[in-house]
Amino acid sequence: MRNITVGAAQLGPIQKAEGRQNVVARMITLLDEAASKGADLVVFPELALTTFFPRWYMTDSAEIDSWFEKEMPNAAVQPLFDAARKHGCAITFGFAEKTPDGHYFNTSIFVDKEGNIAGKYRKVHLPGHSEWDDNRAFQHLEKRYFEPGDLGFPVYRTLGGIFGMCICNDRRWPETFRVMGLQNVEMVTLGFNTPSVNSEKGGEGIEQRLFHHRLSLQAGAYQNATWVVAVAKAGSEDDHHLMGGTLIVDPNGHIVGELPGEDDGVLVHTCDLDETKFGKSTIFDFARHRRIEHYGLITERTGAEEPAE
Ligand code: CDV
Repeated sequence: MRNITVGAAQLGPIQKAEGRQNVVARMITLLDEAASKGADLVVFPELALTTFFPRWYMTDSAEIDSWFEKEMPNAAVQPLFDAARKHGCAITFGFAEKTPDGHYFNTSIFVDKEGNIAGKYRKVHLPGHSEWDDNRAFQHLEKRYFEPGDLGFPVYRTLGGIFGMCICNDRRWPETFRVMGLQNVEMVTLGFNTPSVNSEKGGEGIEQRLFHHRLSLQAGAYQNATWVVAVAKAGSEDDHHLMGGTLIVDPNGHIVGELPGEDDGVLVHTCDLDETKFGKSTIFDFARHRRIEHYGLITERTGAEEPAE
C-alpha cells in the first residue's frame, strides 16, 4: 500500500473586496483542520487567493495587474507556506500568475512537504471570451486575461507517487487526463470555479452542471486508472453563484467522498496509490491496447469537420 491522506479544502465565496491576507488566513484554518486529521496533501481551488475576477470586464492595466501574483510565495502567501511546512504537509493551490517577462497565466503549483515548489501547471483550456458580450447573462473573460498554458500537462514524482494537475475547464477534455495517463499519473489534483448556470443566456442549470462535472471526473479517473481530487470555490461571490461539488474519485471511477454545501470545509480521504495498478495493467494497459495509428485526427485537427458529401 502507498497511502496518501488528502484534504480537499473547499473555499466558500471570496468577495471582490476581500484581501489576500484574509483569504490566506481562511486557507490556513482549513490546512490546520486537514493536518489534524492526518493529511499529507491539501488541495485548494483554482484562483484561490481572490474572487473569480475574470467575471469582471476591465481595461485598466494596473487594475488587471492587481489580481496577479508577480512572485510566489510573496508576502501575503508566505504564512500559508510556513504553516504547511510546520505541519509537514504538501499543498497545491491556484492563482493568477504574471511572469517576470510579462506573461499572464491561470496557474497551479504543488508545494512539497519541505516547502519546495515540486510542480507547476498553467491552464491550457481557457473558457469564455475576450471582449464584452451583451448576449451573456454575465461575463466570463478568461480569454481576455490569460494566455493558454505553455507547460503542457507535466507530472512529477513527489510524496512517493506520480502527481499531475489541471485546472477547472481542463477536466472536461479527455485529452487532459490522457496526456497525464500516458505518464502513468497516479493522482490528478484540480481546482475549479464553475458558475451554477451558463453565462450564455438560456443555458443549463446547476443539476446539469454538477452532473457534467462528476461525469468528466469519473471518466477521467477510470479511463486513466488514476485518483482525481477536485476542489471547488463555491457560493455567491458578489451575487454571482458558483456551484460546489468538491469530491474525490478513485481509480475505478467511483466517487469516494463529496463535500456538501458551499462554505469553507475540508473533505479528508486516504487514497492508496497502489489501487491504480489494476487498471493500468489490465483494461487500460496502454502499451498493449492503444492503436495510435488511428488517433491522428486528435492532434491534426482542432475543430470538428463533417465528412465530404
Ligand atoms: N473556471 C472555469 O474554467 N469555469 C468553466 C465554466 C466557465 C464552464 C468550467 O468548465 O467549469
